[in-house]
Amino acid sequence: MATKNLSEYDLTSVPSAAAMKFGIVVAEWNYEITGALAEGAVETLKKHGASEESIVVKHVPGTFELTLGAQYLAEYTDADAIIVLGCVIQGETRHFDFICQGVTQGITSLNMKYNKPFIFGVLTTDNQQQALDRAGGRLGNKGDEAAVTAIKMLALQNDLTSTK
Ligand code: DLZ
Repeated sequence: MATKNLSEYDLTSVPSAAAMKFGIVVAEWNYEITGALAEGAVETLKKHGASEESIVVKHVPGTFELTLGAQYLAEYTDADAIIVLGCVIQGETRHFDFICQGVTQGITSLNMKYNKPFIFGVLTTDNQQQALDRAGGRLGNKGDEAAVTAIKMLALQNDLTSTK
């Protein structure tokens, strides 16, 4: 099965992000990867109209801490949408499973708790090369995809709340 290029999307389908505020939480583990995801996310938000001042970027030690980092941004900033960026690479132990399960459930819970978009930009790969391929490599950048998803979910919320 062909894998989708994460940076390819219909430009015309993305609403303006000019009036939106974003928080981005980046895991420091595998920073060669997650730093590239963050660059992609910030560039994509700006490309669609977000200003530099409307984007707050914070770091946490690892992917497991992304959930609490995202909750902190929800509590202590005025971000409308929050993107979490991490990279978990399969190792010899079961750590991979526990971290992936923890962050997936954590971010899902935050979406429901705050009724705002928390976007899951976490790579879960078998090896470093698969991660590099998806962090600005041959399969695009997961950070770009996460940014576009954040804009679209916020636009959906704005649309529904404005017609209520
Ligand atoms: C401990 C650990 C391991 C083994 N692997 C990763 C990883 O591939 N990616 C990642 O983001 N973090 C990893 N961590 C760190 C955990 O996410 C977490 O920071 C620690 O378990 C401390 O809570």
